[in-house]
Formats: sequence, C-alpha cells, structure tokens
Amino acid sequence: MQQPQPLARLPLAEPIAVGLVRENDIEERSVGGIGRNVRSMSGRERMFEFIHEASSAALVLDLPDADVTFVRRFLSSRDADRLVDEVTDTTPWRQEVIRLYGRESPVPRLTAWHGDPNAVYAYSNIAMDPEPWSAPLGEIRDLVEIETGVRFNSVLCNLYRNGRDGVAWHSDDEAELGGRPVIASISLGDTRTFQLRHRTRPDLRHQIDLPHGSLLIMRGPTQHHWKHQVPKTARPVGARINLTYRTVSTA
Ligand SMILES: O=C(O)CCC(=O)C(=O)O
Ligand SMILES: [Mn+2]
Repeated sequence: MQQPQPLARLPLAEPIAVGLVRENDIEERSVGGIGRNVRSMSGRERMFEFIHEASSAALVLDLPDADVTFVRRFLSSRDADRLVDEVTDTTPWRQEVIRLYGRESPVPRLTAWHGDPNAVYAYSNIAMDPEPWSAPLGEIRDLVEIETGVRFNSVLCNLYRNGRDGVAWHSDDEAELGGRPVIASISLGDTRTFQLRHRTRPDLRHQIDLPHGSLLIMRGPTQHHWKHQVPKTARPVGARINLTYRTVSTA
C-alpha cells in the first residue's frame, strides 16, 4: 500500500488562484498524474497547467480538533462525467425508511451500500448487507486508496435527487468504524454545500462547496469533535451523488 503523501498545509479551503482560469483553459489530466501526457507547452499554457496542478493538490481545512483535507479536482472532468453516468446506471438505489418517535419517514435521499461481503454496517439503525463492488465504485475506490494510503472495504452511496434531499447533522461515529475513522467522500454531479460544526464549541462552524469530481477526506479526531450535514436547499439544483468510502470492522 502506498504511503500517504505529505500535504501542503494551507490556511484556506479554497483552491489557489480561484477565478483566474476557466474550465476550458485547463488541460485535462488523469487522476493523480497517472498517464499524464507531458508535451511542450507555451508559457501561457504552462501557467494554466501550474494553476491546475495547484488546484488538484490537497488543501487542509484550518479547523481545530479536526483533520479534513479537500482535493477540488481529484477526478478530471472527463472521468467525473463518465463515472457519474456509470454509478447512476449501475447502482441499485434504495429508498430507506427511518422510524423516529414512532413515525416512519422516508430518508430524504436514495442510498446504496457496497463492499466486501463481510462489511456489514448499521447506519441510522438500518442494518445493511453490502452489494458487491460495481466496476465504477471499485475503480474510484482504487484511486481513493492511492490518494489516502488507506484500504477501504465499503462505500455508502447517497443520491440527492434535488434540493429537497439532504443529510441532517450527524457524525460518522458508529462503533464499527473505529475511534478515528477515515472517511473519503467523493462528489459527482451538482455542487452541494457541506457544513461542519464543532460538537461543543458552537462558534466553530465551517462550510465548503463540494463540486463534481472533488474528494473530501475526514480523518483522526474529526468525527469525535465535529458534526456535518448537507442541508436541503431552495436553490434549484440537480442530482448529486456522494460516495463515502469507509473501513468497517469485520468481526
Ligand atoms: O453527501 C455528503 O457529502 C455527505 C454524506 C454523509 O455525510 C454520509 O453519508 O454520512
Ligand atoms: Mn457523514
């Protein structure tokens, strides 16, 4: 297993030089530079290439009691476009129902749980046997493992169909994830806002937009000290898929 790469420690959760480049100005590249086609470039192209490289670097969110990193362009837009279609088409999306105060209500998103056969998981009191890895979920898992240096045995898939779907404040702190879980979260489709709030210091909050092809990694003490949510929004938004790669204990 490849070791995690040292990360640039930057104070802002925003890419360098945001706003200077348009998508079309940037040469596509494969994830992590694999198979990158180095060719002769003009000075202007080199500048854009440099900026694109910078925005594909991992940025560390400057949050106390947390270890959260963000890779805005983890997947190239070509790979992200292909993978959003493949994941949409091959995932057996389910409408789960939760029982709260004696009342049943549908979870405001569709979900699926995939992984190794022994990666059984209880999420919001729903016990889930994993579906087998599909080709796109396995392909993304392999890339995320290289980026993080962590082996993931499962992935929770969320499909937010529109702004009426979301996920409420919670921590990914179920016992089977262990005390310091690593959660690697891929976003595909329309951008949604991801919010964090400290459990005991109400003044500490943060929010970050998670665009198509991005990767957010939460590690170490993050789940213990912070909650997160994807709020519903009245803004017109299309579908978004979120894939949270996890390692569950397999007793
Ligand atoms: O959609 C997201 O970005 C977060 C999903 C999430 O927190 C979860 O599935 O536990
Ligand atoms: Mn979560």
